[in-house]
Amino acid sequence: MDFGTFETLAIETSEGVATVTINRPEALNALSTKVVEELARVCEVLNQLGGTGTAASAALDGAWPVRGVILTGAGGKAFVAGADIREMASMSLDEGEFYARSMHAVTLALEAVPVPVIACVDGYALGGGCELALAADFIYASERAQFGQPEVNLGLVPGFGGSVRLQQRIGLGPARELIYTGRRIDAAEALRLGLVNRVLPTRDELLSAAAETVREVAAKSPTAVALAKRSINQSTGRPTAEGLTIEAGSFRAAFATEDKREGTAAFLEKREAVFPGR
Ligand code: DAK
Repeated sequence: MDFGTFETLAIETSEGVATVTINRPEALNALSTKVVEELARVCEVLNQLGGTGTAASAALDGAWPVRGVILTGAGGKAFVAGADIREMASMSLDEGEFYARSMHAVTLALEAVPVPVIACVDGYALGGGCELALAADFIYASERAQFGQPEVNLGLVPGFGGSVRLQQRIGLGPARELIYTGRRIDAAEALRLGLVNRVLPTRDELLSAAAETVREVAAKSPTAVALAKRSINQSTGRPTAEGLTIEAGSFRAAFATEDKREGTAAFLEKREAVFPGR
């Protein structure tokens, strides 16, 4: 996939894993408007996976050069230390609104990427950094990871989706407590709360574990994974009956794929499935 060139991101693709690294270690990878703009461009490319229809329709056409995305931060000290406070301090109201809307669009676009996105947090994931990680399918952390929504320290509230996605991920009580206190929690506490799926001792082990998970998913039908992701995303927060309607739509779409024909035939013929990804 051609992602183009970037000032604030480093992108590397290897064996179906795209690793997107936010690369502003001098500012602890804070989300400047440039970072947000570049993340939007990356998401636009990633949302072309699966062909013209992507996961939004049944017209998946088998183009899956990337089977999973690792999102991480450079420098070993932070995933992302939040919105860029320096830049934000001098923003006008209009610029602030544009900034917030751009970041909302990035989190929605990241959620829509039709392959798994794993946020690998090594160091601080604070404020907008924690909110960016929450837009990933799941979070893996190194032992030195620290999470928090410290906006109340700045007279702010979470502005990039934290008041919505944190409660979805860890439940209302713990989310309220983290947001009202601005408290920072370590990796072990984040694991206990269900904010992160796994904790690994070092950065290398963190990235290897995430790549291994992508490889595990890559052995499955990409259309099925994309449609499952769509079901989960679209039904989050909805009443059960509405969620089931969404699920039925994904199920129907899966029925129309060659992957479904191959998967069921392989089972009956007692062989490994080779999914065409359509
Ligand atoms: N923005 C800009 N620069 C940052 C930064 C940030 N968020 N965090 C750190 N830096 C910079 C520091 O200024 C410092 O730069 P120099 O002084 O060297 O030039 C450098 O990174 C290293 O930081 P420290 O010297 O502070 O490093 P320490 O190890 O001592 O401390 C720390 C690490 C993560 C505890 C500390 O840096 C820290 O507290 N950082 C700020 C964390 C934070 O409060 N993040 C912001 C959360 S609020 C909006 C919607 C949403 C938002 C904003 C607007 N709209 C609707 C408009 C989101 C807001 C947030 O994310």
